[in-house]
Order: sequence, then C-alpha cells, then structure tokens
Amino acid sequence: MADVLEATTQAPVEAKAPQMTDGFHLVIDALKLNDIDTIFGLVGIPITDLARLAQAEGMRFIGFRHEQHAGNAAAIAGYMTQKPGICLTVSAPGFLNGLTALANATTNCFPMILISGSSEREIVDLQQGDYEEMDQLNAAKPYAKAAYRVLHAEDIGVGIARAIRAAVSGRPGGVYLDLPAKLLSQTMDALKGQQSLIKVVDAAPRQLPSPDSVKRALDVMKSAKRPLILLGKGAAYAQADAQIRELVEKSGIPYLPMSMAKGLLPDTHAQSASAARSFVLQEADCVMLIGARLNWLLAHGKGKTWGAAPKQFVQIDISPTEIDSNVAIAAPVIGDIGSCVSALVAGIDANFPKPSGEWTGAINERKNKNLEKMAATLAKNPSPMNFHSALRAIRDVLKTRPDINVVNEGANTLDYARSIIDMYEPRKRFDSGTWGIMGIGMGFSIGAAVTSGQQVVAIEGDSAFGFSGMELETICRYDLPVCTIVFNNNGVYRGTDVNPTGGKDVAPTVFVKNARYDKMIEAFGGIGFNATTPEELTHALQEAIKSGKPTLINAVIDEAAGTESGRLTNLNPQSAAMKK
Ligand code: ADP
Ligand code: TZD
Repeated sequence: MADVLEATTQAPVEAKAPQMTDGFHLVIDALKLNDIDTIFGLVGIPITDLARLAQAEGMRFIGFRHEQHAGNAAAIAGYMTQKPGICLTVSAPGFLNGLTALANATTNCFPMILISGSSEREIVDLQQGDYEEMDQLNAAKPYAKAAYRVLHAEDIGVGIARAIRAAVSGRPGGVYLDLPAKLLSQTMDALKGQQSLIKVVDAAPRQLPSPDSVKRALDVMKSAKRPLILLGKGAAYAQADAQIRELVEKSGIPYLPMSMAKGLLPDTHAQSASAARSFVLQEADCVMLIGARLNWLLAHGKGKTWGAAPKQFVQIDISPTEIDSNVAIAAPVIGDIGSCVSALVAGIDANFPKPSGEWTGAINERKNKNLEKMAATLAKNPSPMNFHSALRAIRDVLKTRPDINVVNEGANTLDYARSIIDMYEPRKRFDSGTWGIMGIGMGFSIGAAVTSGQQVVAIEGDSAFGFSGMELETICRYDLPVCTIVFNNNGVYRGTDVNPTGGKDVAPTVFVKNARYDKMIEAFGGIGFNATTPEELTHALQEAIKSGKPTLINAVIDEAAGTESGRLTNLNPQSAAMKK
C-alpha cells in the first residue's frame, strides 16, 4: 500500500515538473529567433559554454586569435547585410580588445553588437578585485551608439531586441550588450522563457523625407550650372542600388564615389568623375551628398580642395544632426536613402535641366588627360616593383572577376589601390574607412568571406598587415578563400629611413629587411607565393584565386617607393608647422 501511495504521489509531481531553461539558451534562442546565424568571437570565462551551445544549436561560431579582429569581422558582416554582426568576448581585457572594433563600427556607421561576459556586479561595484573585474558598461558607453546590461534571465529577450534595434535603426552603429556570468547560469521556466523572447518587427523602418525637403533639393539642383553627386558608404549600405543608378542616369549629373561606395555604379560608368576628382570638387557649384559626411576625407567641405567657386550643398542622410556639421547645407533631405532617392527621381521630369555640355565636356577632357597620364605611369616596369606596377598586375586580374571582395589598408598601398583598382559591383570594397585605421585587414577579410562565401583579395601594406597577421591561422582553420597580398617595402610607408645617431636600433619606420610573409601562411597549411615582378604577381594571384584556398603573396616592392603617410603628408604636425 505504501508503495502504491508513493507511486501515485510521485507520478503527478514528475508530470508537473516545469521544463527549465537558462541564460545561455535564452541568449542563443533570442539571436536565432532574429535570424542571426553567425557569431565572431574568442572564448574564455564566462562565455565558453555560450559559444559551444551556439554551435550545438546550429549557429556558426568563428573563433579568432584576438577580439579586435572578431569585432571587425562582425562589423563588416553588418555593413554587408544590414543585420547586426555579433562579436562575443570574455570580460575586461577581451572586452577592451573588442572595444576598438566597436568604436570603429560606430564611427563608420556599421551595425554590430559586442556581447561581452562580465564579472559579478556586487564585486565590481565595490571594486573588490574580481577575476577580470571591470565596469564594462560605462567603459563602452562613449564609444557605442547604445549600451545595455541584462541582469535577469527574463530580460534577455528585451536586451537582444533593444540591441538589434539600436544597431540598425536610424544611423547604424555599434552596440554593447553586457551579460554578467551569473545571468548566463540563471534558470527559469522554459515556456515563460520562450514567451519572453522578442522577434523584432521592422528593425530599421523606412524614413520618408518630407515633400518640401525634396522640392527644396530639386530646386537647388535645378539652379546648378555645374552639379555633382557624391556617393558615400551610407549609399552603399542602404542597398538602394537601382534607385541610385536611376537618379544618376536620369539626371545626367556626374558623380564621385567615396572609397567604399566604389562599385555602387561600375567605376567604368561614363558619368564617373573619379579620374577628375580634384577638378570636379573645385569647379562644381552644387554638390549632392548621398550617405557621405563632410569630414576630413572631404576636407570638411572647404579650403583648397573645394576651390574658389561658391558651393551649394544638398545632403541626403538619415541623421538630422549631421546637417551643417561643417558647412551650411542649403537643402537637407532627411530620411533613408532608398526613400529619399526615389522621391528625388520621381521629381525629375522633362523640365529638369541636363548638365551643360560645357561642364560634362570639361570633366571628360580632364578625365582623359589624367587617365593618359596614369596609363603611362602604370605601363612602366621598374625593378624592383613599385606600387603602380604591382597594382597594375592586380587590377588586370581583378577586372576578370568583378565578384571578388577587396579589402584594402596601408598608407601608400591604400591610396594607390583606391584609385587604380576599379570596382564593378556594390559593397565589394572594404577599407580603413572613416578613421583611416590600420588593423582591419584580416578581420574584414574573414567577415567578408564568411558572409558572402566568396573569394576575398586583401591588398595590405606590410605594416598594416602586421596588426592582424595572426588571423592567418583563423583563415586556414576555416579554409577561407582569402588571398592576402602583402606590399612588402620593408617598413611603415617605406623602408629606407636611417637612425640619425648611427646607433644599433633601426629607424622608427623600418622593419626586418626582405621578410618572407609568404612563409607565415605555410606554417598553418596555407599556400605562400613570393612575387618580385608583375608577371610573377599576376601568376600568383591567378593561381591563388583558382585554388580558392587560404593564400598569401609576398609582393616585393621597392623600399624607397612610398611617401611618408601616403597622401596625408599635410596632416603630419611637422610638415603642417613647416608650411605655416
Ligand atoms: P563616406 O566615408 O563614404 O563618405 P560616411 O561614413 O562619412 O561615408 O557617411 C555615411 C553617412 O550615411 C552617415 O552620415 C550615415 O548617417 C548615412 N547613412 C547610413 N545609412 C543610411 C541610410 N540607410 N539612409 C540614409 N543615410 C544613411
Ligand atoms: N595605428 C593604427 C591603429 N592606425 C593607424 N592609422 C596608424 C597606427 C598609423 N598608420 C597609418 O596611418 S598608415 C600606417 C600606420 C602605422 C602603415 C603604413 O605602412 P604600410 O603601407 O606598410 O601599411 P605603405 O603602403 O607601405 O605606406
């Protein structure tokens, strides 16, 4: 009888036992619910199990050797897809390593979420010396678009939803999400847990421009004698490729792409004024900025770069506070680029004046002259190679493969590649961006390869490459189709500087001479090439692309070929002071 009683009293208890879930599962479930399928990160206390679980639950976890590069991969994935890229790190030092990438993402308007584990609040707030103790939330705030912390398992859904919205709505940016260790192991009723998750609806709502702002912009454009359209990476991000092409072609206005907007229309487009950049910036009397800021990359909209001709600016941007940030904007159009450009296209009727033949003719004349000059420079075959002859070889191979993603950093390597390598498709060029930061190379390459599943060619200065070189192992581990080309000129900018004291230490800009970067990738099973002539470089790049394997080409460049700071010589304090 006692047995029967026990059996009958136990059975119902077991049937009623609530199914439990925990913080680990809820984080993964919330990300998956929002169609996020990849995490870039680096494991350790307290997030190793989170990474394991993500993989077990069918997400892709790409593990890096340093968090900055995981963060950069997440940021570029966000830029390519309009979905926030996710970077996962451990507490304090791991978080700080990721923070550079978060700040860079925010600066460049790339949507990403840095998720870091953190140590116990009670101990951190009393500064009692926890393992990897740090007040990460407050450290992140100045460098992020938004920063949140979740303390209770039932708030994970809200935390992830807010982070997604903050990253992609309005002007995109980097978001920090703090997950204390205790939260991850907190348990709660599984059903209630599932019900607490949020599938974000319309994360980046369209923002229609006001009709009067569109009319004002059209009126300003109509009054122009020498109009110009300037496309920035905001225009590339917006994925309004067809509308932008229609605006350019229907209006007939010449355009200039900023570096990462190259390929939004093919660089070979008849209306591209890239080869006459200085001329059009100086001579234009009306400039329409589409997703481009008048920051240092555009000389703040004033000074010698912009010439003496008075300018009127039209600016299309999602962020109203961007307007008038450097010079007066005659016609701001605030909204998402797709909606704004569509509204402008609709307003271009038969009465809309085509740019005069005088203006387009002058641009074409300047273009042809500059292209001829460039062709002569590119045709030279100095030994050792210089930037131009090496880039000519790369350009000719890439021309046959417009689908290839191009990553680019360095000083001279960046400046020359930007103008010599044509792009033909949108969102295929990823570079040092708004900060002119070194170190994006391998992170962006991995992010682009994982996101697109397609070939990446990274064109890297030897100094620039060094910031993320250890990620070659990551590239080999995941067998990614990334070909890294190191422009090896023995140093930062060049390799010829000498220590004026005659002492043993080399000059601050100089590296080990004749290093063989190709040997580095061989250590991890990748394929290395050494190229000392354009022919060798062409052959190596063709082989690399054909293999679809992790490859590295050590391109030997004349160590005297580079200029200090590339084209930014004027920003060096000493040269600036000497000019005064
Ligand atoms: P670039 O460096 O190519 O000149 P910036 O990064 O300076 O480009 O500028 C990008 C601009 O695009 C930012 O001001 C940002 O607010 C804006 N932007 C980004 N996405 C959108 C969008 N979907 N619609 C409108 N503006 C956008
Ligand atoms: N550190 C970081 C994070 N970003 C930077 N931009 C710099 C340092 C300074 N810097 C540049 O602006 S370019 C550059 C550095 C160190 C490297 C230039 O040398 P390189 O390229 O070998 O990469 P070139 O083609 O030889 O000029």
